[in-house]
Amino acid sequence: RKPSLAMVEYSLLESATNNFSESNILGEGGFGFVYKACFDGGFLAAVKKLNGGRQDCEREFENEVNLLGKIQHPNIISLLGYCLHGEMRFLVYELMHNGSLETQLHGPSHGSALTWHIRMKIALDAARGLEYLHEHCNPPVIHRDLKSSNILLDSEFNAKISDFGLAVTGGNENKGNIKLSGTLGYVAPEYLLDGKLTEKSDVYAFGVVLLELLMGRKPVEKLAPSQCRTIVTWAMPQLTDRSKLPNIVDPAIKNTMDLKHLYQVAAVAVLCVQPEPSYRP
Ligand code: ACK
Repeated sequence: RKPSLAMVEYSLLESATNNFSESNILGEGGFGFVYKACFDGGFLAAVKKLNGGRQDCEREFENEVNLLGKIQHPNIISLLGYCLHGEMRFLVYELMHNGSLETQLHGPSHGSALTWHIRMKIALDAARGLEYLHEHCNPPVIHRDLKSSNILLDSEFNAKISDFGLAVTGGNENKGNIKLSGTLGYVAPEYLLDGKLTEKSDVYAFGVVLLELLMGRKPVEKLAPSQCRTIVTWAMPQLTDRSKLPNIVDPAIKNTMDLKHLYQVAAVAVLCVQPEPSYRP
């Protein structure tokens, strides 16, 4: 059982981050900055400062506290505490020394630290985290924004899924009653085209992450819905025959997720990133 979340005093955050100094900034996301914090006794953490006043800031904050605050799993980032100060909202997480998978893959080091063994392990870790959200949370949690920048790596390159600001419990088998959100390039075609949201939307995004890991390429961001429809229409009949699919997924991963869906999303994602011909299913 997860220990209860700590409500952290603003003054403690100020001193742990050197008054939110620039030198403590770990990175920036759409929500605001993330700072490295050193608390009394040398305990290190990461503090996310949400841009206050934004319409969706409060929802993001509540989502993280209410959903992530109850989850404890080795492949899901640990939320340790939170702080409210006027309009400002802060979330305190375990520190992930190697930052995001996106920075590792596409940043200055171009993935040089990521051996094939590590990449496979990252894929497996992310699959385990996702499986936990979908199969073991009650009700199931759909992350809705899985992408390489939301997969964080600790000092030993263990991967953990982060950023639950857009997560929802339960999907919508019928179209359209949840606002379309996520990141283009990772959004599942049926969600983008018809607004149908299920756990499989996350599995599609996971397929795109697999391709980033395998090919070191960023997903195509500006895939127009019409292109998307063409690709999916072309791909789906072929996907029923597994022998035509690329043999790119570690056997260990096959056992942790629904293989049929995993292969389907990976194969559609292969098409979406327009890879080398040899990878085409
Ligand atoms: O790739 P990065 O260095 O790792 O840049 C992003 C940035 O903040 C925006 O998400 C970094 N970041 C986010 N959460 C954490 C964390 N818990 N530990 C370390 N870095 C983090 C992320």
